[in-house]
Amino acid sequence: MKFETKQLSDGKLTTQMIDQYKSDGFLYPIKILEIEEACTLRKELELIEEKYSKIELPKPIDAYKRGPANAVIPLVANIAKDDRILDIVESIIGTNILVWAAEFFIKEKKSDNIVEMHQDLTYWGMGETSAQVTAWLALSPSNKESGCMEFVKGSHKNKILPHNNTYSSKSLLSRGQEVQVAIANDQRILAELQPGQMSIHHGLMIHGSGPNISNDRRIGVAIRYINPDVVQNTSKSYAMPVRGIDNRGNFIHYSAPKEIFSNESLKLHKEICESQQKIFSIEKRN
Ligand SMILES: O=C(O)CCC(=O)C(=O)O
Repeated sequence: MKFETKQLSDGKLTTQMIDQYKSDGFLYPIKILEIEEACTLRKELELIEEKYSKIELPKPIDAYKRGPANAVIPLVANIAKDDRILDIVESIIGTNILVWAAEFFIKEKKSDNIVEMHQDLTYWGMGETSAQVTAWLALSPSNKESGCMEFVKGSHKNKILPHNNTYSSKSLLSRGQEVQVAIANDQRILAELQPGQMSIHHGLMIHGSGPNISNDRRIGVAIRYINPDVVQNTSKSYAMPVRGIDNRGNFIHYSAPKEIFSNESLKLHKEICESQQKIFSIEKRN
């Protein structure tokens, strides 16, 4: 199904679009950047990949592209702080905004990598909140061929559903988390995006994506936004404030890195990953 590009009102979602998000649990395509700007960001990423495949870091470069990449890579932090994205996010979760994590989801050309159908909030220790939204920005064409995201309309109205861990080597998720619900093909809405376009989805939305059979990489940046009312119910975690104020004190604040992979940011990245891992393992046992 093809959706028309959303016509924003002064860079913001209209009331009708907000209602559609509330009813469907996702919204796309939202044009954020011109194609040229998206291609420039992609080039910057690819220069980083090339340079740091030859320079030793505590972990392989791929590990830093996932999880809280915004803590170590200024490029990712700058995307997460972009006012054009925050203006959209503000309509959904309010004026006070934190980034819980921002990461790349990359499928190499002709790769069988997939993302099993899942709900994000299953393992994040935030309960079933609507004060969390993910923005997914395409830096290359994301379509049926390249394995774009697929959404199940209205599925965010469920509670957190039981999930299995497939531990499949094809999965881009840490444990191959998969919701234990059969999803027919005609229930899957393919969120096709051009470079520079974005989708947003609710944390309880059932979503995933198929393999990339195209001749290009499929590159997306997924940014997990929360408002300060969110409570990490398992252990206190970290977040990067990007708009408004946080007088709730539920998260340890950190700033965007000034330099790529500085010693200070690598130490912080390790701490954030350890804290998030603790949350994932507690949630898994429950
Ligand atoms: O990039 C994908 O295919 C899936 C991303 C995803 O699951 C997410 O952003 O929550």
